[in-house]
Amino acid sequence: MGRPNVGKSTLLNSLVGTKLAIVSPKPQTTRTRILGIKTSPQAQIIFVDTPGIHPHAGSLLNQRMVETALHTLHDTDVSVFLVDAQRGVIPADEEIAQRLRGIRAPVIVVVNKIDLIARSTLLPLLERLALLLPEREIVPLSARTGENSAELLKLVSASLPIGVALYPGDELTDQSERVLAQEAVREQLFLHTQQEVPYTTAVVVEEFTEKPEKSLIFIRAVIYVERPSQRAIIIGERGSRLKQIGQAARLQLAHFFGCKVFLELFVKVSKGWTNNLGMLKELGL
Ligand SMILES: Nc1nc2c(ncn2[C@@H]2O[C@H](COP(=O)(O)OP(=O)(O)OP(=O)(O)O)[C@@H](O)[C@H]2O)c(=O)[nH]1
Ligand SMILES: [Mg+2]
Repeated sequence: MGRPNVGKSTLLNSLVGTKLAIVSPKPQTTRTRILGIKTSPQAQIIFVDTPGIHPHAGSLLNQRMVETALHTLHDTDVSVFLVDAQRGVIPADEEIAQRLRGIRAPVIVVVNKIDLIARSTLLPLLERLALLLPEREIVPLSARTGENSAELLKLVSASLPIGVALYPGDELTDQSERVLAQEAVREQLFLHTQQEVPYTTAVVVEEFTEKPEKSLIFIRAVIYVERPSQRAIIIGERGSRLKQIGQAARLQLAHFFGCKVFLELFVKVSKGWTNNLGMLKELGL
């Protein structure tokens, strides 16, 4: 866990070795908790990616995302707290650290994105974190390059309780294929639109049909936005943006599922859905 944009989802993907959680340069990309399961002969580690925790959650959607993350805090055997090496420790990190001080389970502090900083700036950051969370292990690493992530795996494994595996050895996530498709579209919305637009979008997969005879998956999804102006932005001039979004998502999904994917996208307006509890629940948020 950690603030938005510190690289939690990137780390989950890198540790499990498969892209399971969507990633974008914008904060608040992840909206739900996402399992990434890593099974080795020694251990089964169930990583839980969470939405970023931040103090000023505006919409009901945002508040629920932060609640989801905070609930997870009491639900795991080990907590891994990420900070962004380039941004350093900011007040929002300190607030999370404060919460973590009360946790009885082991907490490992990860300083992520060390590929972006000079080694000389790392030491003061490590000292600062040692004061903030005394007697916790601190692991500097890069989720992007994988540098030093083996050290984190070692520490996590050592902290796990002895028990039976909870998932079959070949299972990688708890997300359904529909959810993976929905998230692939949402990732492209985050990458192709700016300012408030990505935050007003939700994706629902209405049809997901495997056609084995053609080794093809047919997916029909609806993109919800809050206002007609946002709908126009997503569609773009003569449908150009929606086409780009669909193409990129389709390629990702074809790669993930290992077959051809036919992806049909529609954009609909659902007024004020980010503050509508009924709609949020329908969307699983
Ligand atoms: N250079 C560098 N960039 C990274 C690293 N880890 C993550 N990033 C980038 O940081 C940005 C945010 O990454 P995410 O994994 O989406 O961050 P997150 O913490 O899951 O964010 P939320 O889901 O919004 O809470 C993306 O642009 C990533 O590519 C890293 O180790 N090095
Ligand atoms: Mg994320």
